[in-house]
This record gives sequence, C-alpha cells and structure tokens, in this order.
Amino acid sequence: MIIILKQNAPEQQVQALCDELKARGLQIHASTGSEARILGLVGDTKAIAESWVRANPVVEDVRRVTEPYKKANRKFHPADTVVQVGNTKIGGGNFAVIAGPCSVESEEQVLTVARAVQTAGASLLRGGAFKPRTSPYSFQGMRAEGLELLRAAREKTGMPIVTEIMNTEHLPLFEDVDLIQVGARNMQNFELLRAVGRMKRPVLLKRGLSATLEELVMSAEYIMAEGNDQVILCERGIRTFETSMRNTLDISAVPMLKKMTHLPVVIDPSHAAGIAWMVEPLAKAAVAAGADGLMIEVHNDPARALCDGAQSLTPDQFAALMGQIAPLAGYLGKRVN
Ligand SMILES: [Mn+2]
Repeated sequence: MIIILKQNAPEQQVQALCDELKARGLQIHASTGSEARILGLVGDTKAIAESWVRANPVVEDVRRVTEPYKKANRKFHPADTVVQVGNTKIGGGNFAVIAGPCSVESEEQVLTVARAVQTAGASLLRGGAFKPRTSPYSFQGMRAEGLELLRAAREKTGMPIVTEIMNTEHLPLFEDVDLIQVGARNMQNFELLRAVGRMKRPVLLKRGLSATLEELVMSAEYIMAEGNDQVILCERGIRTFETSMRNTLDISAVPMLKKMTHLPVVIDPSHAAGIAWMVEPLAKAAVAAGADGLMIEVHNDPARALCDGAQSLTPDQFAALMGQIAPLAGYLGKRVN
C-alpha cells in the first residue's frame, strides 16, 4: 500500500500516522520527491482499510499495490485447486458437468431427470429445494421436503447433490449436502459465507448479477478465511443494458478469474441466457474459454416446469449437448468426469 501525503503536512501528524501503522506490524519506507511525499507500507496490509487511511487529514491519496484477497490469490498459491465432490474432481485439468432441474418438484421428476442426466454423462445432480424467487408469489421450492427427495435420488443413482442454501438458519439441513450452493443473490451475504466456510464442505459460489470479479473473489475469501478452501466459482451471467436475453454471459470471467485465483471456475449457461436454444453455444464457448465445468438446467417437461422452464433442456437435448461438450473438453486436454 502506498500513501501519498498532502503537501506541507505537519511533521508531527505524519509521525503519529507512521507510529500507528508501525503498531499494526508494518514497516514504512518514506520517500520525498519534488512534488509529493510518499509512504510505502511493507507487510500484510489486508486488514488496513483504505478508507481509514484516507480519513487521516495528512493523507492526499492511498493506493493498494497488492490485491486485498490473499487465500484465493494465485500469486500466493500458483497451483490450481482441485475440489473433490464425492468421486468427482473439478479443477486442475478435471472437468465435470452439474445438471438437473431448476427446482425439485416431485420424487418422480427429480429421479427421472437424475437418471437421464447421469446416463448422458453428468456427474453431479443439481436441484433447488429453497428457491430465491424475485416474486414472493412464485413457487418457493419444496424446501426441506425437496432436500429429502434429492437425498433419495442420490441414494438411487449414487450422484452427489448440489443445492442452494439461502440462510444460516437452514445450516443443519445442509450438513450432508455434497456441494452447497450460495446463489447470486446471496453472494454478499457475509454471515452466510462465514457459516458455510465453517462447514468445511465444498461450496459453489455464484457471481452476483452486478458483482465485479474482485467482489466475487472477496466473497470466496470470506469462505476461505474460515478455513474452507474447497470453493468453486460460478459465472451465471450479469446484468447489462442488453434485454434480448435474461443476462449477459461474461465469458471473459473465465480467463480473468483463473489469472486472479487458483479456484475452479464453472459456467452456468442456463441462467445466463434464460433461453434453452442458447445453452449449447454458450456451453461450448465456456469450455473453449477454459471453464472447469458447466451447470445446466434439465427438465423432463420444460413446458410444465414450476421454475425456469424456458431455459431448461429436455433430457434428449442435454444428451445431444454432452455428445459435443465431452469431446471438446477432451480435445482441450481436460479429464472429463
Ligand atoms: Mn433456475
């Protein structure tokens, strides 16, 4: 961190600032130029808030020269993190597909879809039990009963389950969920992030609809700061000025997140587009850009789906997509599981 001091800053106050910074364990390299006087801070500055420094009357400006995220930062952890969910590995050259209905609707529905996506090559089963819906009058999910149906489908197929947690009160219900999803709307629910960090189970963290990549990585940092480094990042489309699709898939998030962090990156083309026919081209683009996996919504009867039917693939469409995705990922050197 570099602090630029105001011209003619009183020496006594500058000294007081330096003493405070030293008391926080930092070393200070001061340099005086013809136009400005600069303090270079050496040491771990992640807990020093820029706003706290800027509030000091002798400070003209402050700049961070290293990223505020440490545990998620590739600079301090060059090797890719591999997250293992059941027998499935994601990251570090391992590619996996998560598929299933937007929401769990009945025992028959979730089991039918689970069997179909498993046959087509998906290794993890998704399904929403607690649904964060824009309208309180929309279907809110089967809640605890939905979780039971996912467990039953896991029992019958052997597929690990992926489902979204919406608040910390539900934590006891999620203790045996294989991959806990924190959804886009909860990306900055910091208490929830800390709580899933303490659970020591793999977490799928979705990017908020208007979150920057640094904000997404800082949210991962919250989970990791609690001692849980099994975090998978998911880009699911962001809100832009474009209205012809539900969201705009930020494909550049894949290479940029991989440069910023060592965590696996998964793309959800279903929520990005909101339209079933766009899932295939976006999924291919994600694989080509280097994604470690895909998360895709599949429904046995999209026209009658209680949630997100327009973006759901039928089992046949999903099988056709997998027929293209798996060879493409293999061609790019990924181990598909
Ligand atoms: Mn959905």
